[in-house]
Amino acid sequence: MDVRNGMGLRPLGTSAAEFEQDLLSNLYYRRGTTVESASTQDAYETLALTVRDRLAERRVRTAAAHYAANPRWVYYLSAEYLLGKQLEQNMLYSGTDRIARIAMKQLGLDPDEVEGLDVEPGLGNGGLGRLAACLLDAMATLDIPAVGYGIRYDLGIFKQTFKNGAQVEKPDDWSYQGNPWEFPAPDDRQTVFFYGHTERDANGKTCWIPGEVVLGEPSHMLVPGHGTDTVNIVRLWRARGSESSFDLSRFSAGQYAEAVDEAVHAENISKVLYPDDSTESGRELRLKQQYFLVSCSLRDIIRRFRLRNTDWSEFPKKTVIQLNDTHPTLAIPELMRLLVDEEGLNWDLAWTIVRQTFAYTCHTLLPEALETWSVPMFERLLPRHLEIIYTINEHFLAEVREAFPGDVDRVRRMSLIQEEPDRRVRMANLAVVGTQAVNGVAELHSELLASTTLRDFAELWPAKFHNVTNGISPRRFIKIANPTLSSLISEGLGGDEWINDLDRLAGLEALADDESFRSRWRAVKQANKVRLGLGDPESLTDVMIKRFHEYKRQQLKLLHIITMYHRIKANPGQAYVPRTVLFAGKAAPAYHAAKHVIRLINAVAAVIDADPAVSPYLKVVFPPNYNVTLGSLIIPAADLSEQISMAGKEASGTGNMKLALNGALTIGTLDGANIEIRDKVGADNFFLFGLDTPAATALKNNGYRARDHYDRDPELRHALDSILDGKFLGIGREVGESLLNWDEYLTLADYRSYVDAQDQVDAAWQDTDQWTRKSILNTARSGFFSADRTVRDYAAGIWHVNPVKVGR
Ligand code: F58
Repeated sequence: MDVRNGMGLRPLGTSAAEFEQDLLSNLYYRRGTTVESASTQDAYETLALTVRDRLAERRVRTAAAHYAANPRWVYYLSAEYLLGKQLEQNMLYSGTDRIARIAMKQLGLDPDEVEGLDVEPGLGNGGLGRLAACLLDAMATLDIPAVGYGIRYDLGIFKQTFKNGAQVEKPDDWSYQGNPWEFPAPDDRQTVFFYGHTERDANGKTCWIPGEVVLGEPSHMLVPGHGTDTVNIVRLWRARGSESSFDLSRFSAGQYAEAVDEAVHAENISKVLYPDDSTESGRELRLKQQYFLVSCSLRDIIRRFRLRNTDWSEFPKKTVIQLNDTHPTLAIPELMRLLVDEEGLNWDLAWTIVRQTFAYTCHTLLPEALETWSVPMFERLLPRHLEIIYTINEHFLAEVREAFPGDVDRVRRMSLIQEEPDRRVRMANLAVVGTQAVNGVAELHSELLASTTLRDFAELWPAKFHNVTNGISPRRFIKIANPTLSSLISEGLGGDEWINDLDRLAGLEALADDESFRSRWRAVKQANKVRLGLGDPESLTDVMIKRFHEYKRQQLKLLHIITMYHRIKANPGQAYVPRTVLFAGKAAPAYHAAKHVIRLINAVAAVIDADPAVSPYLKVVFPPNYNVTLGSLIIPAADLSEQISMAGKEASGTGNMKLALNGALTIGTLDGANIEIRDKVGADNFFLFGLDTPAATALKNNGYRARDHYDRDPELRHALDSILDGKFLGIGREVGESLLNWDEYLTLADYRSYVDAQDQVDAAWQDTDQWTRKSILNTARSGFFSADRTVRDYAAGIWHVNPVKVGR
């Protein structure tokens, strides 16, 4: 039944004229103005609302269908979501992109100008946050009942600017104009407790007497599926002071700061994404954020469960909670607390329910990235949760002792509490112990998790460990980001079904040998380079776009650039393949080594630019503030995708998939999902270099000396010397010294192999037809990397959920 009609509402029209009427009406009733006096911001907000209304109607039907089905739900808990801009996506999904533009023009509005005001909510750092957004998109597209839970940070990831080539961070007040995509739901607000102490009553029941009360106010954004009526939601929590947090008597006494102190303190919880954790108070704030997210979300999940169910033993049948890394792991002791302390279930039943409910995705291999919290801080903030963790640990370690009698060292390693050098709670251990499934995000990563990082656990529970290779939204990263290529593909395949069935791209293989298709393919790439507007569109566009981290080895790319520079300087008369090398990415504000690399890149770019002998062949560009929006412009323009991490360090990578899907060829190591990309696209269409994981591990274990490579390789020595001698505006000595004296990530060991592979890139580029063929084959064979496939893998292997179709 059409819910609108059932409610006596007028159906929303699908013609441009009706859309125009709705625009006018929203402008009048929602913004209180008319088209004559509307500002561009008025026009933008109105457009957003008019598009949103179409999705809201689907949302109502989705909620009704889900309620009727009482299905098993996926609840995705993530401290981060990099959703990207919403307008273009929502116009596409609601089928209003064409009529909206016509209607705006009819009203004398400039669609590009109006749409230009859409803002990207930067509620994440990088790959992990974007993955969460891609998975939500795919779940909705596959009609899986799902809710994403997160935090509505006031300030998202910092805005990156450069001052004298150095990264400077500015706050990102992304919603200062409001956010038209958000539905506030103050009725569903939750109360969250912190600090205090625990007490036992006469019956031995434990009770937590909290010391601070904070409110969590939710709002949600719509997560529409593509080509279906399903509209799921992502619910984001914002912290508010409780009613008593404002001290009226102090205010009246003129103590204004003191009067709002408590409220400000509470609201700081959702103030910024990833507060600096170099101080004790910063670390406590992060732990507070994590508990805030978990506490609000679990209460909401239980509220939803109770709408249709009463029996707690049904809970895991109706609920699967996916933990996106360890940040929401406190959900495990929190659900224990709710079940045992508040619902009165016995421990064993509660533990069975908890374990069946949760699943955990790990996104790292770096041991230093596995979260731990100091026990004293944890105890102060969450006294009851620490007790629960101790009890879980007791039971768990008994199981370990039984499975591995006498293995004291193993017990020490697996304990949820690290004892030396200081006492800390190990969140990854807790996440493994409290869940029914643990997965890595690419084949190699999942293997390495089981054989190294989480080996003890995989030996105890081998069946718990899974792989689910990451994927990306084809809607976001090709259909929307690359409209011209999408049209060409649809033409080539005779339809656009491939957007929701990415394996169909295989049909392009036959066209790789078609001369006219190849030339159109090239023309699209060319036009995308013009659209990007950085560097000569004729040149090989070589891109490295990702967070700055030493293991990702932007330094290696830089050494190659310097080597090219030296070669051109030494032989100015020769013909070189012109390249535009594009870097984009942010470094964590306190990550000094990564910031030195950024500064050096900008210095090298300036030196090359100023050198007329080199600049015709080589240009380095570094647009600031990499985000989903900028990525969507760069990716379609790329010829070469740099995936050059030290083998065994990059969990998966997802930029690698986006670039291959858009026809870039990869130069990469055997790391993360690069391996699967190479397997799919074919070794001939991929430039492989460097040590593999066993070789890299062996080299490190046998006493790696970076200096040996420097001594042996004159080109490398020249490159490194030029940095050390300050040839690039005197910048970057720290980078050079760190590589020469330490080189944690084996950059110098892979230098020669990398430079040789880049020479092969140059040679391949000169055969234009062959290059284009390879480019088409990269796209044709990237179907596997659709997030739809990823979600199907989760659904079949971990979640055991079924789609629910939304009726008309
Ligand atoms: C990334 N992790 C992995 N973490 O590095 C990447 O290989 C993988 O493809 C991606 O997850 C998706 O699985 C990542 O982005 C973070 O951003 C952390 C967030 C919390 C603070 C520390 C960084």
